[in-house]
Amino acid sequence: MSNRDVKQSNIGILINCQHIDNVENITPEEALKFRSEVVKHGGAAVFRFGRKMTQTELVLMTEKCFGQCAIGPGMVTGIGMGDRVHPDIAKYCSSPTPSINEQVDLWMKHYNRDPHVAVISNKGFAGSFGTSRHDSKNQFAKNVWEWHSDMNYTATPVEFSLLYAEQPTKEGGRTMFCSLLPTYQRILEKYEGNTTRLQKLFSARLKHDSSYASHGVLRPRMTHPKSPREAPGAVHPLFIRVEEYGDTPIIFPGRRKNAFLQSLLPNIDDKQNEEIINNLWDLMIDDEYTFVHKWQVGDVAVMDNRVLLHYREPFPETKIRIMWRTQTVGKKLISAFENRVSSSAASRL
Ligand SMILES: O=C(O)CCC(=O)C(=O)O
Ligand SMILES: [Fe+2]
Repeated sequence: MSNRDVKQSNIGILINCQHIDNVENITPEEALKFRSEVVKHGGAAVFRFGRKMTQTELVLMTEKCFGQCAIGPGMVTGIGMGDRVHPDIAKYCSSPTPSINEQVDLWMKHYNRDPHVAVISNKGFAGSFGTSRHDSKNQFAKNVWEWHSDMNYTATPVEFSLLYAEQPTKEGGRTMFCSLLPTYQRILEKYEGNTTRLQKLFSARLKHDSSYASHGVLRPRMTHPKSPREAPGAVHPLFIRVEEYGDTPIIFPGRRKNAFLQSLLPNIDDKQNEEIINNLWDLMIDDEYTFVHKWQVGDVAVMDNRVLLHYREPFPETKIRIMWRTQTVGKKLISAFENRVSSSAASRL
C-alpha cells in the first residue's frame, strides 16, 4: 500500500485503487476514507488506478470525495487571467464582457473542454498551460515548478487539487509534496524568547503574486511588477487555522516569488521583506516532511493546498508531458490568531 521515498516521513501515501473500474462505484464511505487518508498524511496522497481515466471521471472523483470543482486558472475572466477573455473563446462571445457561465458553455461547445479541468502540458491543447503559444522557449519543461500551493493569489484559494497523470515522462517530471504542518513548531523554536518577532509574524498578512505562474513564466496579459510590493494578488493571513488539522497554526506561504508581507508590519522595507520571508522558507522545506512521487499513467495525486506545498522537477524538453488538474472551491482563509489567540500559541509568547 504505502511507498515512502523519504525516510522518517509520514507525509504522503500511495494507495492502490486498481480495483476501482469506474469512479462512479466509489461509495460514500470510501469517499470519506480517501479524504481522511489525505488529511492523515500531512495533506498528500496518491491514488493509483493503473489505467487512464476520462476528464469526466476526474471531475466526478473530485466532487464525490473532496468538494465542488472550481474553474481552472486562466480559463475564464478574473481567475488567474485578469479581465480579458481567453483568446480561444473570445471570438465566440456575445459581448466583450461575457458571464462566467457563458464562457464555460463556450469551452464545452467549441472545444468539448470542461474548464474545470486545467490541462498542464507542453502539448498545444486549446487552453492548456505551457503551450508553445505562451511559452516559446519551452520553459515549461526546462524550468522547475517552484514550491507553491495552487491558486493562492485568489481571494478564496482552492482547497484540494487533484493532479492526474495522462502522459507522464519516463525521465524527470517527478512531483514533490512538502507538508507545512511542522513549520509552526520550528518557527517557535527558532525565535524562542523573541516575543516581538513572533507577535509580528503571528499578526502578519501576506500578499500573493498572480503575475507569474509557478514555472517562472509571466502569465498571459500580465506585466512584470516592479517589486513584490506592487505585484497584484490576494492578501491572506500568514498563519491560518484549518479545522480538519486541529488547533495548530499553519503557515500559508503561497509561493516565494514576489511574496510581500504587509498589514501589521507597516514599516517594512523591501530588503526586510525579503530577509524575513527567506528565513521562513528556510524553515519550511525539509526532506523529512517531503514525499517524492514518480508518476505512472493513471495516478491521481491529491494535495490539500491549505497545508501543503508542491514542486515539479524539470523533464526533457523533447518529451511531451500531459497532466490534468481539478481543484475544489475554497473559502476565505481564517487567521490562526485574529479574534482567537490560540491558548497554546499565546502561552508560548
Ligand atoms: O505537473 C506537475 O507535476 C505539477 C503541476 C502543478 O503544480 C499544478 O498543476 O499546479
Ligand atoms: Fe501546482
